[in-house]
Amino acid sequence: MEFSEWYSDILEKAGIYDLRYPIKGCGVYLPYGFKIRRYSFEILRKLLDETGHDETLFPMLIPENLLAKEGEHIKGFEDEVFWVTHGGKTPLEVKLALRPTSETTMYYMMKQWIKVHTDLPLKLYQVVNTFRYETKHTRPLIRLREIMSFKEAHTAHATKKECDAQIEEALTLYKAFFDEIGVPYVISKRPEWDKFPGADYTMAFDTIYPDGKTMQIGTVHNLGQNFAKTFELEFETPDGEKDFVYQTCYGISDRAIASLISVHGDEKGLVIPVDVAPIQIVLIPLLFKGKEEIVMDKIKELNKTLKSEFRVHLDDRDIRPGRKYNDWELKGVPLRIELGPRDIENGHALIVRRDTGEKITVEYSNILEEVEKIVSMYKDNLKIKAEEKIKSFITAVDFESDVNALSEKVKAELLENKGIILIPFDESIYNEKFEELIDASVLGLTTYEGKEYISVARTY
Ligand code: 5CA
Repeated sequence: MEFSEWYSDILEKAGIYDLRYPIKGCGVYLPYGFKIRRYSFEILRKLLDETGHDETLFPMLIPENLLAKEGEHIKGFEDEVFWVTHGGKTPLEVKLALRPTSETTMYYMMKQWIKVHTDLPLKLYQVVNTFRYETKHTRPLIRLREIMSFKEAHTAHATKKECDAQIEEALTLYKAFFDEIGVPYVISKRPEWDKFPGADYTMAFDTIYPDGKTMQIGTVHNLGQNFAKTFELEFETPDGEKDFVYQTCYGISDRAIASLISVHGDEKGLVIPVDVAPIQIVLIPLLFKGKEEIVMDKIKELNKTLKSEFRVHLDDRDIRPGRKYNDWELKGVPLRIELGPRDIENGHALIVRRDTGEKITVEYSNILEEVEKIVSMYKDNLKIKAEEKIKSFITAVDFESDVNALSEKVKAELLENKGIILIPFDESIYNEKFEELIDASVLGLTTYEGKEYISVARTY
């Protein structure tokens, strides 16, 4: 099955997301999908909170004059903005934009709050819906017109040095997040022509989907003093001078969810990383006539023991065990524990791993420890597998001074190996024209295994 078909199929069958809402690019998180989202964003929130970011909530509406204040920014977004033009039947005096992102909203307010250097650094974030009138092909959780889980962080600093350090902190934080959800990535400094509108420069995380195309899963922008000058974010330095703040912003969206689904899944369905799995362990009683009570009593006891540490579900539906296995494999539950009368007699239980299909018989008496061990192996395995997959999609080529020969070589590699092609850095090809020649995108400058490359790929 082709990846994109697999992907739409699994969203529906596993109960992640329903795209039948009658607006293009807008859909509904179903309960199971919503839980994956919740656990994933909990990890992100924790990482942000631990590094001194404060969660806030700003309005969704932006008056036109505010959105248009920063020239480059509005130019970058003007084709993507949804406008509110009426209140009931009355045309509004000032059109209101549905936020495509919140620089203008937040920086207008920061002006009210930042007066002296002791007000800095200011590190805020919010997880909100944002709206972008995407004209490229929309895809569930990947290219949305209503981005439902837009985590945007915005920071302001007294010095350039602190601002640069914040970029490093943001990169470290995002690395930790993607590591925890087992989504491998390559980090690139985006080329000038592809940076965030209004930024000095943009650092981006890209992952590679099973079809070999890359997906931008997060971005970190150094805004320098660009917005600060427009929004007059001036403060008094320790020497009593005036200066503008230095700013950063960084964002992650529903694409993180789309990616953890895409990277780990297989022909049986989802394979969910333990930490974000709505159900981490499913218990399946194997009932035989006359032994139902013994099995149910024991499995309820097991349920109680495991619940102290894991999200457990006891599947006591009156259907055949084989159907239950299929259902939970499709939903990607990391571990399944089967318990029948014979297991009880022998003091055993059978654990089946979703990632490898491996069946492990464990002693019932120390099952919690056994499960912990298996969970830890499961986590490691998912990370290793994901790393291996992305590596197999990265190819380095030698440089050729003839640009046509080089582009032919890159095109051939893109066709054969797909994924990311790394070209030793050379100024002569670092431009938009080269993109046309290879009929693919330049991701940017990428440091890979200690060397500097220009990375190119077919992107989503
Ligand atoms: N204000 C900055 C930082 S929060 C900003 O808006 N950056 S962004 O435009 O690069 O968006 C942040 C991330 O959101 C992107 O890296 C991408 O992963 C995700 N994203 C962007 N557009 C969409 C979309 N239409 N649907 C889903 N995710 C999106």
